[in-house]
Amino acid sequence: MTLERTFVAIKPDGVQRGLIAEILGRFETKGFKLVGLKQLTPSKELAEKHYGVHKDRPFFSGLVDFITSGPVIAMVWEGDGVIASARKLIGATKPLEAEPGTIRGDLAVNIGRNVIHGSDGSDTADFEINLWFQENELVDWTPSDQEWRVE
Ligand code: DAT
Ligand code: MG
Repeated sequence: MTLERTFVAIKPDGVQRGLIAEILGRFETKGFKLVGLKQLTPSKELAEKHYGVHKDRPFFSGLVDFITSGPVIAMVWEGDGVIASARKLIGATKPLEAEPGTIRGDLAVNIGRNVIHGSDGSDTADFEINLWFQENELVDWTPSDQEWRVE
């Protein structure tokens, strides 16, 4: 068992479209543990750091403008294999290529409005959790069904 944490964010389109409960619920009903949750409109500085790996891509400035355009729901989810599993729940970057049953496959059509972000590996998960959250904003707790959540 590898207990992991990953960073997930509902982007401004997900918030504006009233999809917070729908999206958050996919992770909760899957059985992962919510250890961090807040709403904020990201600063340009935060957005540029978060998407720094894409800074030379043609879509970078539009991406930063979009992600800073309104409130985002920032979350940290914990669980066995949660980093890869969250990416599966989220689906492919291009929503038209994302499988039905995934969040993007069910809820989005446009790559620039694909409703959700999730860390793509353990290094990015650590980087993004530390970028978006202070240590004292993360809550350690033991779900009453903890023993059912692990192999
Ligand atoms: P993901 O969000 O699946 O990790 P990514 O890291 O490749 O995808 O890109 C980050 C975000 O940038 C993505 O969710 C949407 C946007 N994006 C990626 N490629 C794009 C493109 N070709 N045109 C417009 N936006 C794009
Ligand atoms: Mg990415």
